[in-house]
Amino acid sequence: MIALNQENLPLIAQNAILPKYNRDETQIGVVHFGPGVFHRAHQAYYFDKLLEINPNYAICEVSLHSTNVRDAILPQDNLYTIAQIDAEPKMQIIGSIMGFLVAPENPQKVIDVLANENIKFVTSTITEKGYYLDNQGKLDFSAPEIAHDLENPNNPKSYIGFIMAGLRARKVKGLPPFTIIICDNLSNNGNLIKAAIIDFARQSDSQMLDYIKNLQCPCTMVDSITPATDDALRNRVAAKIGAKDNWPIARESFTQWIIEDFENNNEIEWQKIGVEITKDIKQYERAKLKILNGAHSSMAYFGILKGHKNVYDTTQDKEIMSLIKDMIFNEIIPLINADFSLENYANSVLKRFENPVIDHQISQISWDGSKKLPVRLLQSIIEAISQNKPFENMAFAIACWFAFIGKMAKSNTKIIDPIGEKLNQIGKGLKGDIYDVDILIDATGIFDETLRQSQIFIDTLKSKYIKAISYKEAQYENA
Ligand code: CS2
Repeated sequence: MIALNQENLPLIAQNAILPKYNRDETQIGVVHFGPGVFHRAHQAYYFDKLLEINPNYAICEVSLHSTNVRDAILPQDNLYTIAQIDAEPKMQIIGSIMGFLVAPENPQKVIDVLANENIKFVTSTITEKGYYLDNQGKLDFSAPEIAHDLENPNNPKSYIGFIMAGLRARKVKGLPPFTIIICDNLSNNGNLIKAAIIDFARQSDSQMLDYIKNLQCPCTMVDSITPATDDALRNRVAAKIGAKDNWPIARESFTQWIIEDFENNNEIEWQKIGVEITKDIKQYERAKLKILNGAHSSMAYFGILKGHKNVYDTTQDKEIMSLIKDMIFNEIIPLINADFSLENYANSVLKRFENPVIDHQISQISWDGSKKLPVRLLQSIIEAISQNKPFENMAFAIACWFAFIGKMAKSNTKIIDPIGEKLNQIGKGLKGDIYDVDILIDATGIFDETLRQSQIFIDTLKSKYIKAISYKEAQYENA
């Protein structure tokens, strides 16, 4: 079978949608950190559309750690397939990636590209944990990577370290700063990262403060359900396009990207490529993180305790879905204000979860709970308690996370989380009684004073925990 690459594109033209622009005439205008599946399914797709009307925004990828994606797609001229796998599967070859750097191999090259005058945007999908924010959303100076970058400003390791080195190099060259767009599921993402960059500058190079005071860092809401790639997908894509793609991506056809209004946003024809610019990003961000992501995490932990594997299976479980619906419609929606119908939004989200052709593993969603749950559920619980509103189902979801920690630890399954090792150790000692809850509240460190002091919250969490560990799959055999 032929390989997917630039030269072979004419041979697969019958089977897939190809880039509708001349890739050789494009110029790199965006640096993106974190070329994982979500970015390649989402932003790279939007920028592929943009290149049809504006050749100045091809993407240079920067991987902060691994060489996997580069090694897979560089031999295919950075081309790859997006398989939109709804009712009528559609194969599209994406051509917007025109450069690829693996930062640890040559950090200076990354700084050089950031300081290139053609670069207007720096985007990122490095997951919640990649920004090294603490539980208050502030830059965590105790993280070894941040400490390293303060000591080694010209040889950074972290995203924040590279951003600062890139901005410093631009200042030296007399160039304006780039605009930063964070595409991770963090609440208030742009503002938090701008504050983290300013804090870093204050510690490392206060002469930068003036240069970055007008840094544009709009908040964004990104959405498209993108499962991890497996061999079944590789085979399906190969059969369909008639070429071997080392790393195709599957996603639902639904996709949404909303960006808060920012200075010079007219440099790009955002509307033409389906990206919405809004003055009120908060309502979209809150709806998405609390309804979609809040439900996703809850379904993941509850689903794992009941032995389910993917989101679709979990939607077929009446007990789980009745709890999820109660949580969304009676607990979360009353906490959000929006000028669109949140009920319609929630119904469309639930419908998307019920897509049988998307094999979205709930184990994937269960990763990084200590970073995801504060944004997705704990904030809503705090608001509900302060407004005297119900939060039982949300508390049950947190209790399921606790039971999940015990289940993983006792079956010697690695917990993927920035505090995974600690959770594994603690999980091994859990007894299966209400005192586990006190231990986990302390150990996870993600419950703020309001929650720790709320008797009603602690009592509810304890009783829900006992329910959570009563599921057969959750039982602590050696407790
Ligand atoms: C999911 C998200 O893995 C997860 O935690 O909740 O990746 C979710 O699929 C996306 O945010 C959808 O846009």
